[in-house]
Amino acid sequence: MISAKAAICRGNSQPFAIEDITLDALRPDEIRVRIVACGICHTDLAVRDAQLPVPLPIVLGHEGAGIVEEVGSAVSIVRPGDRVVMSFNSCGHCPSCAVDAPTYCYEFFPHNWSGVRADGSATLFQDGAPMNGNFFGQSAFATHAIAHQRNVVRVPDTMDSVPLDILAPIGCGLMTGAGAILRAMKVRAGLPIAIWGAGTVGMAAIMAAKIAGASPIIAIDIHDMRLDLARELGATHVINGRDDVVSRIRELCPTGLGYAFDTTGVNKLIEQAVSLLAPMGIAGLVGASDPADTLTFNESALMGGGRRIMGILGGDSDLQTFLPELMDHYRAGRFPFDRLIGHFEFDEINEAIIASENGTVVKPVLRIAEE
Ligand code: CXF
Ligand code: ZN
Repeated sequence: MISAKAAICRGNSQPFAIEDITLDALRPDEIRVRIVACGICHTDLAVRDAQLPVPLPIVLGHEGAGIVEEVGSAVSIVRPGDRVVMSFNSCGHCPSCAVDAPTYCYEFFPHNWSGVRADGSATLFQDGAPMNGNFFGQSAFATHAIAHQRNVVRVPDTMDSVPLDILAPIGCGLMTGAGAILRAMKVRAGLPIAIWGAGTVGMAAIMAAKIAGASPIIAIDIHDMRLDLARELGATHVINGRDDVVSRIRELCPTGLGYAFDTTGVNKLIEQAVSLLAPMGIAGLVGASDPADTLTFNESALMGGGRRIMGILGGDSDLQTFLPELMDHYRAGRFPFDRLIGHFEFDEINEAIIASENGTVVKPVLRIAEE
């Protein structure tokens, strides 16, 4: 048993509290990581607010980065001392994992959201009793985490000069936005794209759309400060969502959008986005909607023009290939996601959450320990 400190989430009626916990011994495919930094994502807050079927209390955090301390007997991808980033976990043998599409793992829930290992055993304990953990296969709002071969990526040596408190958030919203553009929709150079929502996912999509050579790149958000940043990151045009977005896009792109990318999950906006598609246009959807929501669209326009509506999870990312690819883009200055980050100390976790919720920081990252 290893002692650690972790931020415990007991729901939204009380702040996260940093308390003592212990970590279980490693299984053969597991990796213990000393956490250096961890990003905060809206999914952590959705769990806090009981909007997702994840048990509470729990240690959240799923954008962890750190140094490998110990590996199980079957681990081959990293060694103690390696710098790593972590992302979501997957089973490795279902039909989706078999084609390197682990974001669609048939066993996503038990490996990421059950609070325990997929076999039902606890990874964390408090005062001798099991504490929910293994969130996204990591629970990284802590000084130490148990992760798995399938959700740990070694940071390539080429990134030695980039601190882990910059790289930490690469395995969630950033890969989701960039992967949607580069992997799922495979955006073609020269075609127009509009992106609804300029949070982490939307901003990553804007940077990736620039990499893909899309043109124009139109960003829509209701916060002018975010639109200013969107422009700096690659948007050629920005529209405040309070204006007449549909007319503005029709003016800019009279033949329609090659791609419409929605990060908001707001039905009315998604329906507008679909109505703006050019022939063969793709509407990519990544926003979290009310589970009861349904969409309405015109069948003959969709079918007739070969238009497509695509649900995308995690940017279709395959971690071991896509995260190093994104790191390369960062190093080359094409994916400057550090512009989105605001840093906080571990014991400022509640302040970091407020900054995320009131929109002053796009991507809060907790500094948990020195590298
Ligand atoms: C996830 C959803 C599943 C794949 C990776 C990203 N979102 C987390 O917030
Ligand atoms: Zn996330």
